[in-house]
Amino acid sequence: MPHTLRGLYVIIDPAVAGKRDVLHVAREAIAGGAALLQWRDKTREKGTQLADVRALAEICRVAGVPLIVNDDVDLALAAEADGVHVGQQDLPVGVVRRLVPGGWIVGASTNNAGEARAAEADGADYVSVGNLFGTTSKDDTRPATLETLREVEAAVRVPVCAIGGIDETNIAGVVTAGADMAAVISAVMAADDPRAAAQRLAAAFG
Ligand code: TZP
Ligand code: MG
Repeated sequence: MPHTLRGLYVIIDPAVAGKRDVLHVAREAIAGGAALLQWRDKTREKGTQLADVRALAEICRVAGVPLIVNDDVDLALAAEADGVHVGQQDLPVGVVRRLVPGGWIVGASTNNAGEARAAEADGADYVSVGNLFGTTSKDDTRPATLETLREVEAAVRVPVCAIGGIDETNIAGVVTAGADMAAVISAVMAADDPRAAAQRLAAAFG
């Protein structure tokens, strides 16, 4: 059955987790209502990440929540994830699409309607739009606004995921602006109670 690309999208990033157990946060995020999870580790070698990603994939499989791996097709394949998310400087969406099994989710980071249209034409299943509100979780972002989000929604048919500084104060605004998904790192990874945080964020999708 195809996955539903709608709702709260929680990015599991060990660099933002601090001392928290990432797999515990992942379970709590799912219990709180996360519709999708992403694994994102910009610091460790892939071989060192693999055991964690495999464990996360198993947690997601049991819960029926798709797991997307950031950047790396080989890591996603090795961990038997459900998809991969690529940025503008990663392998192109069209190339990734040919490397992954049929039915896999391929997502692409975009910053404007032109990039979103190109990603869709190359076969992306969804596009993300950011950085919307400023973030401390990623250095090299380009700014975007709710107007950018609306332009992207008008430009593509695939689901659109808002990202960048999304928290409990602004998530309703991105849903009202038409976002199909809202991706968060710190709002869940750094929360005192990740389950409660995910619950409050997911509630924005009704
Ligand atoms: N891409 C654009 S902003 C961002 C990424 C990966 C980081 C989002 O993290 P946070 O903590 O939800 O702002
Ligand atoms: Mg990337």
